[in-house]
Amino acid sequence: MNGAAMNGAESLVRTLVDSGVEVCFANPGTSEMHFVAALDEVQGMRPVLGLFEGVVTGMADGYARMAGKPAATLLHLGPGLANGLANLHNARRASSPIVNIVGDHATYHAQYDAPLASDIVGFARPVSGWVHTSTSPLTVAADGARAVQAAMQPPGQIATLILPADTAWLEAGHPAPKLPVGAPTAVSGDAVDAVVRALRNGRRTAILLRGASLHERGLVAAGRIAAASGARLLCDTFTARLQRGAGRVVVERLPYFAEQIVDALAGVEQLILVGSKPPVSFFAYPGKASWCTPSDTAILHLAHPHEDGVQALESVADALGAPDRPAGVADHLLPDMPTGKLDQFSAGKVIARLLPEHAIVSDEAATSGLGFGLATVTAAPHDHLSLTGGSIGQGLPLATGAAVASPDRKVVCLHGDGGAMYTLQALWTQARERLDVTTVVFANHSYAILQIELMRVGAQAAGPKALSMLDLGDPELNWVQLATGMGVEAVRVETVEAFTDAFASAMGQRGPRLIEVML
Ligand SMILES: Cc1ncc(C[n+]2csc(CCOP(=O)(O)OP(=O)(O)O)c2C)c(N)n1
Repeated sequence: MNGAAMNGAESLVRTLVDSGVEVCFANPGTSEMHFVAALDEVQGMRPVLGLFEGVVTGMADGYARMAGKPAATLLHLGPGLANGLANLHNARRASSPIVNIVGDHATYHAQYDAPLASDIVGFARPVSGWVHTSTSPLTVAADGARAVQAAMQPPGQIATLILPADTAWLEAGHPAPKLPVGAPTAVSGDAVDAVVRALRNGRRTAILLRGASLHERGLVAAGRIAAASGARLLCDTFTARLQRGAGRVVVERLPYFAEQIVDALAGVEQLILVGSKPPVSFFAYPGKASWCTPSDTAILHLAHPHEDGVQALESVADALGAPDRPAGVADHLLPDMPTGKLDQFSAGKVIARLLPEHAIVSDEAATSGLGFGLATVTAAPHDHLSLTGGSIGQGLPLATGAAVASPDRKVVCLHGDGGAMYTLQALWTQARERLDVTTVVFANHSYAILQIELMRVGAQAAGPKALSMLDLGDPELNWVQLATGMGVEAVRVETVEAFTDAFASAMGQRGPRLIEVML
């Protein structure tokens, strides 16, 4: 912009950059054009285009999980935001900090109810911890600073700032300074004491970890507690970011189905929650448990989600006089190179053998994920990101955003073919941004999990119409064509040997690749 004057959009972009926001995942429209133009006026903001808003919001989630700070999204009025809601739902469940900038019509235009007018606040509210509509170009910058502060409020949340077009194009004041960011609240001494007493009372105890307590430092503290007390360490079925593999304290992942969770928790007399909630069944099923903790189990909160669970674990470990060396550290052991049939188990072993150190794994493999999970407990250390909100179509964008946040790390995305079809446009962004992501699509040509669920819910004998709703075989998807059509090199494999070659080659090179595993 020439001269000293700056418009609202530029004041906002400058404020975001000054507040530490470096990336804007975007799918803009007319009402966001001044924000788009401001990206060239301001140094320090990397724009990343997504060709569908579900990709944009999923990328912001993946970025936040790895960077530990928000990216901005740029979304086009209510419909753009609404297209992105499902992955904002997943991001909310992951406590990912995200700043949504949603353009709107100019303030004076609202009265005419133009075609794109909608209830943006109504769309935003259920996924956002903070929602605000700017009313003047003079406040946009301050609103932006407050949005970043709100997003960073522990443990992290979604802040949505609605930006009417005239507040973006009219002359503004100056950028707003970065606001202080709240640290997680220290856990009270009483909560620590109560947990220490419980861990000494001889009852069978499990500790359910979530959030930062599943990263290295928290795992070490939890492992020390396990060494001192014999407590089991658990995590949810789907976690935002779990650090696992060789050298890391092993945490038992709770299973997916209700009766399996009930079995896993049988005999637990005390359940200690660290940023987590008591586990419940994903769905209700006739005659099966929803609440999965035994009714006589004592539940103790060591840390609530906004509190410093890692510090609390360390305080407990010290109070117990726990040894420095944690219990349950995984050795570095690789499975033998598999032969025979190509399935999720042989593929999982191949991945375990070839996964580079500190890879990031975005896992939406659905019914094909068990093989990877089993084979990689003792593989090279890696970060595992999963489907926190159960809304499928997250894995590809999540991997893409993680790769933007961590350009020096290999990203591996494991995906069911059904879920991958929701947001496959993420592949195009991977190609355009030259991101180092290898996607493995498990092509079983069905919604396999729903075939299981159909039985479990007790639906009456399913006929051909019902079964056809779960079948993706006609026409058969061709992932090599889909990927290459978006600029991503791809290969279809049908044998263990071919998968091994393809995965080894992908691990040995940089850049986006896709491997279609025919099941
Ligand atoms: C947004 C959304 N829509 C629909 C569903 C219901 N759903 C759960 S799993 C699934 C199919 C997953 O298929 P795929 O990714 O191929 O994995 P598979 O079950 O075959 O292993 C569907 C449609 C969902 N969870 N989220």
